[in-house]
Amino acid sequence: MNVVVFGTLPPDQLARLQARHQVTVTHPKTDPAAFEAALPQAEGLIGASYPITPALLDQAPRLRVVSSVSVGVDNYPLAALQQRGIVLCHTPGVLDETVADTVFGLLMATSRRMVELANLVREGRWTKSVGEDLYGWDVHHKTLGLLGFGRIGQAIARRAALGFGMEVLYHARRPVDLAAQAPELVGKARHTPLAELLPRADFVVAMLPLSDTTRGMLNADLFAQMKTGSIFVNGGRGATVDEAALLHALDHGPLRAAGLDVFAKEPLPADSPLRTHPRVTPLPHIGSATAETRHAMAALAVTNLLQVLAGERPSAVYDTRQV
Ligand code: 8YV
Repeated sequence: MNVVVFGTLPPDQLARLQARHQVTVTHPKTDPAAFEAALPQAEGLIGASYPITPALLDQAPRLRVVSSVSVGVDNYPLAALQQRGIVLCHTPGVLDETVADTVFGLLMATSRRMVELANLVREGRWTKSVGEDLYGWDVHHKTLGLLGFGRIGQAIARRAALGFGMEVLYHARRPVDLAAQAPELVGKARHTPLAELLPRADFVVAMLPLSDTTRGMLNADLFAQMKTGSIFVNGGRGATVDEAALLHALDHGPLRAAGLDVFAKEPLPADSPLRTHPRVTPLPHIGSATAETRHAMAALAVTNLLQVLAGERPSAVYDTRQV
């Protein structure tokens, strides 16, 4: 069958596809015309980081499966896929621990001012021992407030509660059955209303998927409820945050600092104040970007695609009926 790759797959994973199917590799960000030219024949699409619109689906009448090399599915038109009976696959599970490491790194880096102080050394400004003006703040034994408590949120909670002795509060659509899903967190993570979590948390970490419900959810009202001197970290999706409200909370509100791996627009525009703000640690969306995990994601995405094209149930299908 005809498979169109949008983006780059590791050579061994590309070879798995080529062994079974006719494969066209395209790079729609740099050459959208070649991608669109391949769509009319495509029975399978695999790739990441490119918005697949209903208009693109219209050009792909033979399409049976879209396999994303990501866990997030905000680049895909769920209702249009559902209507056309196209299966959407993604890569949950294989990236949880890696993204949790990145988020914890941001917590540590922001609270202990690691990037700022590394720059002080690099720039030859380390001329005396660090004084009060450059002290950081402890992470251990503080209170962590998690917004979103899926697999990645739970992996962050384990680091916080079991490794750093932190109190963990979380807010999700419904309480998680910890005994069944994360027994090691029983008695260590508590479902908490936002009105209690925000004023109590020393660190608020957003791990929310992007949907119509969560877009812009972190707004001026929520930032205003956060504890004075707290730190905000976003490892989910940038567009869940009103970035103007975040800047206001940093400059005139309760926030001490922010660690951001994701932004409303990526790559971050050159004129974004978040790029140079002295109390923002910005990362270029590296949550899952380790050699091992990106390879595991590609391998799962290829497996998903091969399974659907073989008429089997894929390992990780996304239910496009859910919002
Ligand atoms: C990837 C991600 O950056 O899986 C996701 O949803 O955000 C990241 O792991 C991205 O989608 C590119 O593969």
